[in-house]
Amino acid sequence: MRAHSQFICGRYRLNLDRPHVMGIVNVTPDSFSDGGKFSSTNLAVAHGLQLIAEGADILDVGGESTRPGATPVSLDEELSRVIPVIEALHARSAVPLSIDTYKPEVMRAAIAAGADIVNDIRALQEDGALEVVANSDAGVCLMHMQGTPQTMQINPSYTDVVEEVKQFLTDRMHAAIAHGVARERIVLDPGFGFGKTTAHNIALIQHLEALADIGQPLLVGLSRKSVLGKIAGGDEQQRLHAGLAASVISAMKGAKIVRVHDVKATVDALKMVAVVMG
Ligand code: 7PM
Repeated sequence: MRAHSQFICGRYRLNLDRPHVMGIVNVTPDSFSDGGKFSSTNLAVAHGLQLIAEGADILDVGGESTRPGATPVSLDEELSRVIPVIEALHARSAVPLSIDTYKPEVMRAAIAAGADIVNDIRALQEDGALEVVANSDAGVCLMHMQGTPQTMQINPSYTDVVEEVKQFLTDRMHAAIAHGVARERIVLDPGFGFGKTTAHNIALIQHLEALADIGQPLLVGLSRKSVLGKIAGGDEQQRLHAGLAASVISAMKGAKIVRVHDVKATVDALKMVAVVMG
């Protein structure tokens, strides 16, 4: 067993002895007809700064192209959404910034603008993505997904979901290492809700220890997801309490980073875990 786990990402060395909170910063087009880029950039930056004030350890900036079922966003549109936000947060914050994208061009531009982590729902399978991360000092989150965001929830199917997710993450970790990404720069994520039924998601939470056995820090994203609604009821805005339980359970089963919308509540809940678990 390692004495402690370090996550080396860009300018940062995170000591993952206590669970860390990654706050979600979505950069969405402005709903006002004349809002324009200036307004959506400022809204996202202000939200990111608020999440830092609430105790976020990391910010994850996304331009929505990776959301399941969402209409894909063009490369230029994604760049124009996320790059100004990364630049502004880089200048005004002292927490690692993550870019949520599967496009190598966005990864490269975001790293140049100050991103420390690449959060990739496609686990660097896009042509050129492994090279972009290997030729940088960024950390990377490799996530499991079955299928594509457009079709993955139609009929998710596994013989053994835990074993298959574990094998995929192990293979992608080795691909990254073979390209020159140091082990200390890699975290792994089962990808809750990405080509998984409620039963698959529950099995993955129950057996999170099996994924931790790979030996890399685990990141989990369950915040506001439908599995919470299936178990506890409620629409997206009514899943905070079930989500807090999920973050606590995940942290107690070995997750090192939880990706959430509700930062303050999660920080408080995970302080309990950190103190009680030592
Ligand atoms: C609808 C369903 C909208 C799900 C948005 C989502 C993850 C992620 C997302 C995750 C990592 C959301 C998700 N989920 N990246 N990006 N892990 N690494 O809740 O679980 O934002 S999109």
